[in-house]
Amino acid sequence: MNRYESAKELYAGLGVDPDEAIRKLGNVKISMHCWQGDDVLGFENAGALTGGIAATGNYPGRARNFQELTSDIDEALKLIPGRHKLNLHASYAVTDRKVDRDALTPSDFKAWVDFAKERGLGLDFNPTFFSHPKAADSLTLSSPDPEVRHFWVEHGKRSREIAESFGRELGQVSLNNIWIPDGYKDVPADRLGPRMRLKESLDEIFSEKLDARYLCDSVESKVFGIGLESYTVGSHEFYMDYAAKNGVLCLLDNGHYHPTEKVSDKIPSLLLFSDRLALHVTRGIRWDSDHVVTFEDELREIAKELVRCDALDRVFIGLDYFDASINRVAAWVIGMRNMQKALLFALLTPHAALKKLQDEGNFTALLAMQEELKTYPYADVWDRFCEEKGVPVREGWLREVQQYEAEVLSKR
Ligand code: RNT
Ligand code: ZN
Repeated sequence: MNRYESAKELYAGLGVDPDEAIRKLGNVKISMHCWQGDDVLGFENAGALTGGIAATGNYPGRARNFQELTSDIDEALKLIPGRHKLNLHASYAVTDRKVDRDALTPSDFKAWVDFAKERGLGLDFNPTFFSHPKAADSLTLSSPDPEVRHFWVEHGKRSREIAESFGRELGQVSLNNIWIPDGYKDVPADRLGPRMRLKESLDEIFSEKLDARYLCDSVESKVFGIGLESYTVGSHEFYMDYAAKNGVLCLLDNGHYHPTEKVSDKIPSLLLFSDRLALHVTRGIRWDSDHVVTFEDELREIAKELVRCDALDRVFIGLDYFDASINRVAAWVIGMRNMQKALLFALLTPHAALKKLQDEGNFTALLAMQEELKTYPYADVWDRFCEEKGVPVREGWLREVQQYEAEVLSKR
């Protein structure tokens, strides 16, 4: 009997069907963030990354243009099972005209749409409210300067139009996620004013009615940024209320909360009040450090909530990290595969039986079972999934990345 068959037998004892888990996992698209490939620098030659976020490390081989970035993305996608989405930022427009962010149009992303079409990928989008002269003081949609605020409102509008065009072109809904860096380093004198201005700016951005079949809007909160430690305009409470009142999605980035606060615990609460949910999956070490996503407890807990809330077809899962200290293609592959592995682990969990133990108050058996499940042979099911999808099994992918590094990345 091969490993998969014997794994199936063990899981059958729990009432779990690995074939079914594999089938369901095959339907989950994860949005791979283009910005891991070039340390969030984009194609505008804007210079340093700003906005209170940071990519650290200087591993050689960073993609410097569309051709290099898409070549690296292709390499990563060859090693990731299934068909997914790509997540773009406005700063990755491919254009030879001089165009500022308030004037971007869908045509500035045609190269990406062609790229996605050829590969059967979906596209998601993010306006870029950082790394720009008009965001030098990290005030954009909440700026007290009406001209600055207007510029960024226009950028927000253009971004929604671009995302809608992605959805239309690719026949699948595109998420347009708004994250702004706005905040203050030191204790502010006015906390309400900036939030009133942000609210007004968002109202303006969302006032244009676009096609919901192609566009979904989300807003992403945060607790603090580097150099913006004392106050964040777009806090969790601000956006959670804004989202609930305005029919947009509240995007949860698991690096954006106090360290003992868990996004896994927020998922069911949000799903009770909204049919859809958006996530940025990341890994914070001591702060919102955006380390590569690993197969750790909170990742598995997030995946479990998505599965047991029956939300796999209602969630936008995007990755959001940027590590410049290791091979960037490997960083993508590791994070994407781990997200999928965590979902598979969750799909192989006998949720109904565990819930029953909880409701019966049998916490001894519940703890015992949760621990025993950790050594069930989910890896054999994962290997089968990779085989079926025609990608390298286990660390086989690493050799390919090493070869790509020798042949391509090291020559940059
Ligand atoms: C920053 C947010 C935001 C960015 C990306 C690049 O803290 O997480 O999502 O990381 O948009
Ligand atoms: Zn994020």
